[in-house]
Amino acid sequence: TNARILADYQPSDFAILSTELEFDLADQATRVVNKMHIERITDKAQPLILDGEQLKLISVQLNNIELSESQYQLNETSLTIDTEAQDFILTVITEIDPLNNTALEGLFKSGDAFCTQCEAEGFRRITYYLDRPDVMAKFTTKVIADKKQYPYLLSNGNKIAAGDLANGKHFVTWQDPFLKPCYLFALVAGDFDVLRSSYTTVSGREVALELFVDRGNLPKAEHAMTSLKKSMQWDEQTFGLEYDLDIYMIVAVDFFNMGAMENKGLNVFNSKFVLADQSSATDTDYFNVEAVIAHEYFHNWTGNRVTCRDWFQLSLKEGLTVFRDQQFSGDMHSAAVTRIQNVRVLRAQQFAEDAGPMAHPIRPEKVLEMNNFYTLTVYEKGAEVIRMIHTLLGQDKFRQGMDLYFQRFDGMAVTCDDFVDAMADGSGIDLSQFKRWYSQSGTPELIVKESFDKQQQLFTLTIAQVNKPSKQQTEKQDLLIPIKLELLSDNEKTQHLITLSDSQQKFEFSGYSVKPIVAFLSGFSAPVKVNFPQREQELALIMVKASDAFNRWDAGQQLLTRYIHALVQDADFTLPQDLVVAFKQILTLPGDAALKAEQLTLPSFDELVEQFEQIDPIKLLDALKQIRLFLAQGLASEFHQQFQRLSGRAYQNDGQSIGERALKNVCLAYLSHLSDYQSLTVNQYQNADNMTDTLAALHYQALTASARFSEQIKDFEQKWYQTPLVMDKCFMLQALFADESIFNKLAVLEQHPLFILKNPNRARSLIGAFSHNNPRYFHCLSGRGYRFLAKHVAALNDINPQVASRLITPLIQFKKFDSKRQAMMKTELVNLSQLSNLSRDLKEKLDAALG
Ligand code: B3K
Ligand code: ZN
Repeated sequence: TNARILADYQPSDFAILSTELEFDLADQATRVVNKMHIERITDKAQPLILDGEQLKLISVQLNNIELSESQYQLNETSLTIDTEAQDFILTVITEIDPLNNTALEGLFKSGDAFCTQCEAEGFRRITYYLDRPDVMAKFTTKVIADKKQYPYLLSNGNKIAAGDLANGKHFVTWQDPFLKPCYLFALVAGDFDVLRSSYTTVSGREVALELFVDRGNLPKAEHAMTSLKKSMQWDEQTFGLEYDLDIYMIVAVDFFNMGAMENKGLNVFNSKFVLADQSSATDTDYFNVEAVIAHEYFHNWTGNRVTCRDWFQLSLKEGLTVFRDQQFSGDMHSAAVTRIQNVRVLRAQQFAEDAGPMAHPIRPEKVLEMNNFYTLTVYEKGAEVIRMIHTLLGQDKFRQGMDLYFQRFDGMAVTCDDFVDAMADGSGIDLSQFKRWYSQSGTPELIVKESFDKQQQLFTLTIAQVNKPSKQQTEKQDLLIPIKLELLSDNEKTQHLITLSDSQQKFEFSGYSVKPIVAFLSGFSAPVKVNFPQREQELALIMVKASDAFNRWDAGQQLLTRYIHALVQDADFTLPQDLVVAFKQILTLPGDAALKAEQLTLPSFDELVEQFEQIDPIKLLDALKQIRLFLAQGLASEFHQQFQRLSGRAYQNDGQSIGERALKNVCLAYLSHLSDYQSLTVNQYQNADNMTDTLAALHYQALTASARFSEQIKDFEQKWYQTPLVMDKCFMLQALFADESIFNKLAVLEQHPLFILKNPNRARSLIGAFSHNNPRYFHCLSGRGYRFLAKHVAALNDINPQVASRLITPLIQFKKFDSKRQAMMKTELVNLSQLSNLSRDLKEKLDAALG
């Protein structure tokens, strides 16, 4: 269990030219025959060391001759063959136990179906192999299983043979014409309903599209299919990228560790990101299904055709693909609102990661368990880094860079440096200093000062960057930071793009007779914190005047944040009526409803925590409560008016209606805190014709610990008992109930017959929801919240280390909280570190947190 280090990378001594697999599927004893054509590609006389974990080795043959036990060495993680052969066929037969594979890595069962998850290093749980992304082979896969139980047998590429076998079995053989690393291998066997369609690519090739869902779910698959076609078209139009096989398959399964997986030609999805209909899915669910379908589709080029040399390069495909899916979502919906929502996630969660014990650069340098690095940093900050390149190059040159990237590296496994070099060469823009973003962790802070010389009519911005040293990186370098801004004066607005490359720089703007007002960091042009003490009247003006919607929204958030800080300092601080006036304007002036909803939403608890060195969480929650109540009371009749105006409309699924639903529910959220309006959530629950409104009503009841909650959630549960994805919402809502009784409720819910810890969606819906989204009780001074989380993390350590390791996040970020809470959180972590059988996943995080 030694950590691996980026600087130690060595190319493989062997290539695998082709891999022929044969699976004879059985619940507890699946037999895998793996026939590899291997070629030595160095002159070193190295032995061949294949990766393998939790495998039962049946036999090894070299050029069809069975090896005796003295001719190979076997240990827990590898199979070593001492051979000097240059070019040979190695056939390895293993047996595996998919039924008891609760880690959901490798080949496992999701309900009645077999499926696989191989990224990052799951293939080694299927057979012995060179399990690294720079070893790319041509795969042929024969799948054998009982015909009745498993009518569909799927793998990557094209179907080349099929037929019946003895004993009620049948087989299908697939061949993938593209070279691929084994992490992109997939196999699925099961009985499904299939939604079929087709797409004609820009060059006129017809692609069969097939979506496999559990029987009965066909009507819920339409949205995913539509999203897939939109994605295919968008990538052709935006990047000139066409799909390359004759078939594209997506399978939805209920047991899955993450969102989805981009296996070549055969994506496997968490059903949460496939299934959607009016009555069971919220507007957010619809949005996310489309975004994840797009993300996995876009991987076909950014990830599959050009893949990663090693896992340290993960952001090569993930940062870039997240950027692409964000751009796609922005084009399909409101670009401004999409951007704001992305920034919220970054500020709330990525900033926290970058400030915590697991902080790492988007290209990590040291990894113990690779699954721990599928992070907000690699994904979301990685996407911000790509976005900065997009900003620095501009749309056209960005495209030129991308074109060169594919020209140079199609079919290859490459590095982040290779990518940036292609972007620089393709555009002619120097990105050498910019590369530091790949190697430096932490959130930079910009300190901005302004000065104005009336006589010279000169306005000057002085901007400094602070890159605070961290435990992992004691010395940090200056970054190249693109800063978009707008100068607002009485008669004009001018937009600028400046780049900060030194630790401090002055930027001068001439020709101003009056000091302009700065709308800073338009579009959130860099993933940084900004320290710029603008006056409140200036922020209020930016809120209405800035051209950039992000700037308008952000100015409002900054104002609110200031008052929240003031309330944390002094609970008797008097909030100004101006705030009510500003909010009233947003609410009543014409404008995009979805954007208004964002503007009227307070910064989240998580976003706020990131602005403090250390904070008593309850003080912060009380401040938030105060300002929420202040706005609710000050604007009660306006909120109510808007709420009524937007209520009682029949459900529609277009952008306008979605925005109006969001605005209506923000109004309801405020009103739910006022005793005069208690009936509104109750009525909305009773009358709703869609899941967005139903969920909002129950959500606000939970957050206000409404007396009607238990009765309505019971009704909800009865109605949806048979629908697992909605039962996730049911668990989640109950986990948010904001009063002392939550601990008793949790104790009951853990025993609920549908609460299955082995199912990652269920685990997240109860344990994740409570510890992330019920901060008042998670941080309860009794320590019960911390204990609840730790207990389940301990149980999951044995069942599913990946899920355990994700759920532990709020506990390892203890440094942000007061010393009393820190001590309690650390106690839980120390206890966890003493678990027998501590997984690599948890060990890495506990060592970082406690070290
Ligand atoms: N590439 C996968 C993530 C794999 C996670 C492995 N623990 C999904 C995605 O990012 O598209
Ligand atoms: Zn991805």
